[in-house]
Amino acid sequence: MEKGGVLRIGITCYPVYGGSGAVATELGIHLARRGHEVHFITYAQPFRLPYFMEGIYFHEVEVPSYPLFDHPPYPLALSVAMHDAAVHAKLDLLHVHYAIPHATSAWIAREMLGRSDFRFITTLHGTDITLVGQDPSFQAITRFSIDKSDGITAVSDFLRRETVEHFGIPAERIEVIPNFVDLELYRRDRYRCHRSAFTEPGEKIVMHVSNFRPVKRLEDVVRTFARISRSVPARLLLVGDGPDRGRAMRVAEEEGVESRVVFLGKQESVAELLACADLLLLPSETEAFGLAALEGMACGVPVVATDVGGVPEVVPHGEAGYLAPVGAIDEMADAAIELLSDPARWARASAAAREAAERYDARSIVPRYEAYYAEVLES
Ligand code: GMT
Repeated sequence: MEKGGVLRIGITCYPVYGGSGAVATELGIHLARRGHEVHFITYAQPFRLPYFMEGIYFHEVEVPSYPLFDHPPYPLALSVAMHDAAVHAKLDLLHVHYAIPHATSAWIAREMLGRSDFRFITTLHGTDITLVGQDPSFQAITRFSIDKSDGITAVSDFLRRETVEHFGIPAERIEVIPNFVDLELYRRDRYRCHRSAFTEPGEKIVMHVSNFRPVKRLEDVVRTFARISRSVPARLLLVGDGPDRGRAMRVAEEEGVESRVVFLGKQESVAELLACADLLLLPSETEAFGLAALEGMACGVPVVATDVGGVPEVVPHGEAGYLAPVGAIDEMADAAIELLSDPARWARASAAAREAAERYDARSIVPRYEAYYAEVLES
């Protein structure tokens, strides 16, 4: 570590579309702005960092193909890239996001370095604990890799409880550091909303942002919207892409709302879009935190979501929006209709949403990571 607490930090994440990659990248950007040297060790340029930024370096993980490799061993190539970055960039520590396989690769890299003083921290984000990590094919290695981490953080109290329950990791080893939002970037008054690009005059904008995986219940998004649009003139803007896109299109046709549903595809920066939305739908099966909800709330967008996982920690029910049981599409639609058809009620929810998001200000959460790095390095 250099004088003044400036660190050389390696960050590994999934660089493609997804909450954990978004959080890891935003964290790297904020850390670099605060004077640290940040080295992303990933297989592609992180999607929220498509430009050059001083203090940020990118180490691409290359996985050579070979006729024997039906499944190229990415975790091994990643371990080597971590090892090499640690040596050449003289990393002080490594911070990996999403347990598998990143924590496993970090453990291998540390073994290769032969330095027990080389620290790595694992941030648990959600499905690494609630879904994928519990699959019998991965359960043992997930537990092992989390246990070998020098520091463990979870993005919500809910996720810490899940990690204790399903992986037997003691609660006191897990630091809860919630996700954060840049309140200057995510704000309603920063952008000119080009409503006419998506809507006819008088129509409301209902939005959903995700990677369209089954856990997001995209079908419920479309069915809830169909019910809303029978009472309130509205369009559904779907931001993102993923395996359930085709199904969502079919459901939109079945519900007769296909002309009101706009698929915007993957977007690098969602702030400008969110700032134009009147309502965000997040009807997930499970959600460790709900970054999209936080980013929407920062833009003054009321959220109608399911009452699952860490969502109640983030979205104050009845104030910044409405939380319903999984699959309760009529209940979610009714709540959305009430909000969208009563301007005074909407304005109160919008203000409450922004206020709730202010608890997750990047300027106060990022220093908690810095403090945790210092604690782990001293341990
Ligand atoms: O499953 C996803 O939607 C993506 C996933 C990820 O790890 O990329 O998101 C998880 O991490 C986000 C950032 O911490 C959280 O906001 C999401 O709630 C969480 N997703 C789930 O738990 C399903």
